[in-house]
Amino acid sequence: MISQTENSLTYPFSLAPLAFAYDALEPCIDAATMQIHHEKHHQAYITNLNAALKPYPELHDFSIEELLRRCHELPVTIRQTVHDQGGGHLHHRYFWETLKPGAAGVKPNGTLAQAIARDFGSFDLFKKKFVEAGVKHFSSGWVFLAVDTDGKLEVFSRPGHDNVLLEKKTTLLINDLWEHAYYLKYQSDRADYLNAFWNVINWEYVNQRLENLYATEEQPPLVA
Ligand code: MN3
Repeated sequence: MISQTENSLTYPFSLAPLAFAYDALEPCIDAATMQIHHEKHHQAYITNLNAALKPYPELHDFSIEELLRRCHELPVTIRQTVHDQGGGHLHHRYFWETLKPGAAGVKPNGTLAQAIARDFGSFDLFKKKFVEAGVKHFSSGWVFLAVDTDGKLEVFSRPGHDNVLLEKKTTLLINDLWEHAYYLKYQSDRADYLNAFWNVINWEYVNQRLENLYATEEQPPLVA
């Protein structure tokens, strides 16, 4: 038996509108890709997740994070669907939230800038590591900047819609490595797509996520 511990959106899950127009991230992410990605791909994950949960009213009060974290306790018939479609919903939510038009040349500041310098050496070394992880990832998946259980930042990729909640990692920034995220504009050049990403990141929001986490959990010192 699982109990509700989080107060975020619950069943039926719905597609939140973006904070900006589909063409606002041009030329880094084109309008057609944004529209199809949001209205078709993300919506499909939500539709499929809701359909799987519909026969189980006892699960309707749970946040997506709680459902994924306790996926192994769900009815076995919907476990894989919730993992895949629910992971898709969660990852796209993170993704849209951290995008921002007109962010070319903007760098992280505050706690995030200090933590990046501490854990990667510099912002440029972090960017290099993130792009490399994204380029080297085989097939569909996501590349993450996340915080581990010791409060340190790390970069890694995961296949499909595998989430990192069970690893107790907190996602700060995420980029979509599925071909639907970039193929219309970049075709097979995933590196160009990953490098364009630096022009559309809401670093203030990413910094806020880290500061919120550090406010509630033990953190390593920012200065060695
Ligand atoms: Mn996608």
